Amino acid sequence: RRIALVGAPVALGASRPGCAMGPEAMRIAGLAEALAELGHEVSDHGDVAPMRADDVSLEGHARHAAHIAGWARALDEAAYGLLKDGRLPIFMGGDHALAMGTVSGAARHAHEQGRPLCVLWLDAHADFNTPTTSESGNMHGMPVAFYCGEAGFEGILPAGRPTVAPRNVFMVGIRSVDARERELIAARGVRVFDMRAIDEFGVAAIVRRILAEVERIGAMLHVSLDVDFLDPTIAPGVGTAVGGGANLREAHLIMEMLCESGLTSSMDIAELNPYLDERGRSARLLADLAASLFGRQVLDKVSTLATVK
Ligand code: DIR
Ligand code: MN
Ligand code: MN
Ligand code: MN
Repeated sequence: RRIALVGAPVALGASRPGCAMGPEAMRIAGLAEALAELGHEVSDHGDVAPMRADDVSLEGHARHAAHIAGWARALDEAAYGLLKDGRLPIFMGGDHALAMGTVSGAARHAHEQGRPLCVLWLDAHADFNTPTTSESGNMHGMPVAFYCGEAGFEGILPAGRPTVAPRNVFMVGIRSVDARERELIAARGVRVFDMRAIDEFGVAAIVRRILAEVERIGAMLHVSLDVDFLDPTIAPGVGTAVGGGANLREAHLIMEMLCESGLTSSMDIAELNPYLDERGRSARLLADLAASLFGRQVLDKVSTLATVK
């Protein structure tokens, strides 16, 4: 596949500084090399720069709204343009506010193809706050509400842009949701598989079901991986760590199943904070996970029970 790496050093969506260094850490961790080794055509498009959006001012509590809107506009264009050009973009964040742009651009492209867009949201958090519901005002807690078309974000992107149907958003790994956020995701019908569901059913059953639905409706699939989806013991380089996250094998299995499905059309790697990381450990893990998603496997054949003698 033609993979395009894009740096999205968004930092003001989160309250702890450091995410701006994420793209460089992913480059140093060897993401491009790992993907090229798997036979993909990989190009690094450098870092996107935010556009100006001085016209934006939102009601309620949304810190750095105009600055984040500038990022949303620039990343919407980048995602849309690269997908239209037949590439598979991987956005290296940058805090998760970057998904306001990347998912919107992917939704615009899918819409032009006459296909729905599904989003696999791998995160400890639901990120479904709006400027009205947010307790922190941090916009990295809002991207899903934004691209699902919730009110309160007017003017960030031109009116009339395609949004993502909340039922086509599949959240996996969730374990920290604010009270008003919880009401919203239930009311909108977002499909949530929390950590309890992972414990009870296992990631394989959950991911199989999600991928079957993506396939059934003929959708494109954007995968958005927040570092805090992973347990902080394996990925400490993140500002909003929550204990009890996905372990190493669960995370790899999800990537391997995504790979086999061939459904992924774009991806974010968000919230990596190298300042909080332990000597690049989280960045290397993320590069390994991306490699699993794009073809790295233990054996050259996927093991099925029938082949295990
Ligand atoms: C919290 C934390 N729900 C908020 N959110 C995120 O600030 O809205 N932390 N995304 O990483
Ligand atoms: Mn997030
Ligand atoms: Mn998170
Ligand atoms: Mn976060």
